[in-house]
Amino acid sequence: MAEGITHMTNQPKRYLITAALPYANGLKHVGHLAGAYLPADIYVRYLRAQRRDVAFICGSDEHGTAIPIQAMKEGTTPRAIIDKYHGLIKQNFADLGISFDIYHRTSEPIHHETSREFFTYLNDRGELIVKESEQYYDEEARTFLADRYIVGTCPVCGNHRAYGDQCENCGTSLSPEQLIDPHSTLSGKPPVKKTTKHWYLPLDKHEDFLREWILKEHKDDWRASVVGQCKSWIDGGLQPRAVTRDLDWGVKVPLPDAEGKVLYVWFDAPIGYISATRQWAIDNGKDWKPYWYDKDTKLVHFIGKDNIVFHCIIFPIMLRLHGNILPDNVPANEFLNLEGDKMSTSRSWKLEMQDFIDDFINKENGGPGMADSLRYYLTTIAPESKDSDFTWKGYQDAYKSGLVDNLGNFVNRTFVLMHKLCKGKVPPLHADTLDELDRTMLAAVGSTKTRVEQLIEQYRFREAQFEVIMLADQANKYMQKKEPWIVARTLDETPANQQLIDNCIHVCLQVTANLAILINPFLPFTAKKMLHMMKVVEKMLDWENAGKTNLLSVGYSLRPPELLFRKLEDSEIRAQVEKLQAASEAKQAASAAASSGTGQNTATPPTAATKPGAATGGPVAAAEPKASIAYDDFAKLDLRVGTIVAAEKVEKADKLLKLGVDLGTEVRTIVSGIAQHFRPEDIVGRQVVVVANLAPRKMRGIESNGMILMAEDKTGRLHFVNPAEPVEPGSGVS
Ligand code: B3M
Ligand code: ZN
Repeated sequence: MAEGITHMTNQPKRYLITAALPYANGLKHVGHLAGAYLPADIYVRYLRAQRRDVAFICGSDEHGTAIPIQAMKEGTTPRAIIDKYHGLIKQNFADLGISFDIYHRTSEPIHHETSREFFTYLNDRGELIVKESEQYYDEEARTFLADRYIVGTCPVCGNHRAYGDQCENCGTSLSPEQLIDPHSTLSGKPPVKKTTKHWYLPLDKHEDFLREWILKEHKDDWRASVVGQCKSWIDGGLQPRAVTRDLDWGVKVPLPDAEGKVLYVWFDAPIGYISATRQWAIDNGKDWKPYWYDKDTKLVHFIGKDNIVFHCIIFPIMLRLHGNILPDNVPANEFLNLEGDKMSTSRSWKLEMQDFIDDFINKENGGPGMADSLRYYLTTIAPESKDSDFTWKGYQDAYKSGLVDNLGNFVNRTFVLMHKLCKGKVPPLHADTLDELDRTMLAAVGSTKTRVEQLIEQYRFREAQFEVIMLADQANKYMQKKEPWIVARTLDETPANQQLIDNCIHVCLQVTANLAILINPFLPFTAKKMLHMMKVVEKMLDWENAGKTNLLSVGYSLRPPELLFRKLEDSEIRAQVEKLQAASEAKQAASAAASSGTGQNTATPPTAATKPGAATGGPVAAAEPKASIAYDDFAKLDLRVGTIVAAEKVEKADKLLKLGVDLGTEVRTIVSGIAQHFRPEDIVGRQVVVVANLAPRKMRGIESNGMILMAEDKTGRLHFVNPAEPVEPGSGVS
């Protein structure tokens, strides 16, 4: 673990930390929070506690088709939508303690100006190409169908509501041409093709740079999943990517021959990090330029995994061409499920930040401490290396065991005993009577600090927080062994035993002060409350104080204890589970009703049930029945769930993909005939069912060790067979 040490001695001059700019088209759920904002906030709070120069940048992404579509749904204007959701989301983050230095907006003039300057800079230097091509067009709405204006079936997962630029179900990045059965979101009609002109960023020209920078320089310090996704993209063949759109909502393309065109939202949104930095600098009398141009700035983008390609491939190419620094790391998180199922706005299977705030924070007996309870749980289940699952039971258990019974209990006992046995003051430490237990406890503080530091610097927040809680756990056990309340009973006979009590309470108080410092990045509201109880100023939370065991002076009188965490009732948890079920059932009933009616709202993307032909369906060609077999024959199969961790085309074989499949104990090489159905870059991370004991077979010189099970639909299209919710790789199937 030498990395932590080198980081510490080799500090960058300043930090620029960004968290993905949420679309201001609706409320965001706790999966978003866990994916980008909370880990970024932990990291930033840690840096600030170290008094480092840091700017924490975020804001609303207010362009793209998502905004006017929401405006149609709500029967209002795009402007009204962004104003509404910008305000709400910004407040949600504040309520949950996400401490941005600026929460900006891409609708601001400074952003439009910064984006146009960026585009012009690249275009003037010949870094963009102009091409005419045929694109989908809605004759009724008289508009080209960019991005979310077109929906269809995802060629990868079969989701019927995939957008023209991305499938939100499986995260695959798409182009409108890939959609099966495309439809206009505006009129509900199938589109026609029409010629139009656009500006493209030729990603293919930058392949060498990307290979060198990501696959060599960062292959060890970036998360494996991030490098893996980038590798698949690069290996899959980079293509020129359009950076303009035929739309009227967005940043106008700053060229005379680009009437009616705006910058693609994914071109201007990341530039939003720069314009926000500029605004922040203006507001704070700083110079923004070093943050984006000086190599001694460490730039880190916190995002969810669906944004990897934009932050690791496209934006870095733009930054490099524009002479800016590149990100030092992009610690992308996987997804957070809810009660075993994918979060989904359309199915109302979600927990929005707003819901949690209404039910737990803005309530009597709520308060900001409850914000920490959510932060705590989300960090314990942080999807850092694989998708994870939010469950209300898990929240309740984590809250109770980690916060109430552990951290809260220790601090509370310490304060109660200090008031009872030490007159409410910090007792002295008596060197002569200090024993091994006391010494070990004091030493643990320093070693915990070192480990937490190393873990945070490696973006391993889940383990880092665990270390802090384990320190509280150790402290509880220490106190339990020392039993100062029992020692107190001997004082009449042996007054000198007060020394033993003093030592124990002194140690516990110094540990408490350290716990406040160490937990502060994770649970800032709790740390504040602890400061208040200890009657010390915020400066004590400086990271350099962690590990010190003289933070509270002897004789200093402290406030009476306050409960750090309130009791959570079973009924509150039950109510949440019921609320989730009810909302989802209501939504299902509503969409069933909508699909059987006639008056359809064309602004709503058609669902599977509303699509023409879906209800009647064609004859489904069922697979040929086969002769029955004995159970023993079936039992010979070793079926396992695996996760695809690598995928590439097999040279000179247009049907074959070479896959690396994680089976828990090993990564298997399997050659599969699915190349005409899936692009390699789209399937990394997917779970599949593998016949694990099939005899090895050589295909095109590659030894294949197993077979992937696939379902074939009536059109001949293949679909993965996988568990309804993610399971550990290697899990058996029977
Ligand atoms: N608004 C997509 C999202 O919210 C997009 C991120 C922009 S980051 C520059 O996931
Ligand atoms: Zn999909």
